[in-house]
Amino acid sequence: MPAYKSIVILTGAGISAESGVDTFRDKDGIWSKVDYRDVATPEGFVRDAARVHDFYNQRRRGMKGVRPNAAHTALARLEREFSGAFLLVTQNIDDLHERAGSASLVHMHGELGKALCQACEQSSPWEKDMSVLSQCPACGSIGYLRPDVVWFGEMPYQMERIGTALAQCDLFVSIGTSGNVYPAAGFVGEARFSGARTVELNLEPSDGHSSFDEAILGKATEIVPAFVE
Ligand code: BV8
Repeated sequence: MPAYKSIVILTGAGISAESGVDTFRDKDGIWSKVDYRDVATPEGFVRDAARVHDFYNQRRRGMKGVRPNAAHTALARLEREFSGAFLLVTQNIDDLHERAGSASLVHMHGELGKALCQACEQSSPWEKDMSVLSQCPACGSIGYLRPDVVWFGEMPYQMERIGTALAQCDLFVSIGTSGNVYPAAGFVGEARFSGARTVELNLEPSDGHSSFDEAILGKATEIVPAFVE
């Protein structure tokens, strides 16, 4: 890989697909089975919190027995071996990047393994099923917990840190995302504005493919390790 000074990587559901985690917009994807307005919006949570808890409980249970794949591992190796600035921004709420060893990591859409208390605003680790009767581990309140994930209409996490990294990067790589959801889908434009080389690694061209200097198509477990070499 040429001598870059600063790399930003964006990942989406496609990087976890070969680990057995469902994507959203592929055939049989999550949004083909449930309406995002019912389970991934604040309005949906107010309307029927039990339904939203069930949706995330099922996905949290589904993470048992799921392992990082060669693409997650290759990104962790790149972070270790690269001497410049490195930031991995993921839209995913699974913990496969951490389990593969990534450390300079931002979960811009939150984390399935965390609970957010609407009473004390603390985020706590959460591995079991959650319900409207769950108690906040930080303040003890009952009935105020929600999954610590970013729903549609909510501000993603650490946007300032991400914006600073995009303004300084000379390589931006987008992996396994359909480029549907903003503000993540706009990151390639910010990187281009900074003069970065922009590369898309995906199974098929994303909605934003024309914004990238280069596209490498294929399965993440094959094209990501090859790209990192
Ligand atoms: C916000 C919750 C404002 C967590 C999710 C117009 C312009 C700008 C914005 C908007 C707009 N219209 C509406 C909006 C707002 C909206 C939005 O972008 N809507 C879209 C649909 C148009 N965005 C928001 O609401 C965001 N917030 O804008 O806030 C604001 C400002 C100030 C103050 C307050 C608020 C919040 C967005 C976050 C929503 N939360 N999920 C969860 O349950 O997971 S979104 C959901 O989509 C997931 O988080 C997911 O990460 C994200 C993106 O999906 P992908 O990761 O790309 O997955 P997808 O299935 O789509 O694609 C997979 C890709 O992988 C495919 O391309 C496939 O080919 C590829 N693939 C598959 N297998 C493989 C593979 N590639 C390689 N190898 C393989 N094996």
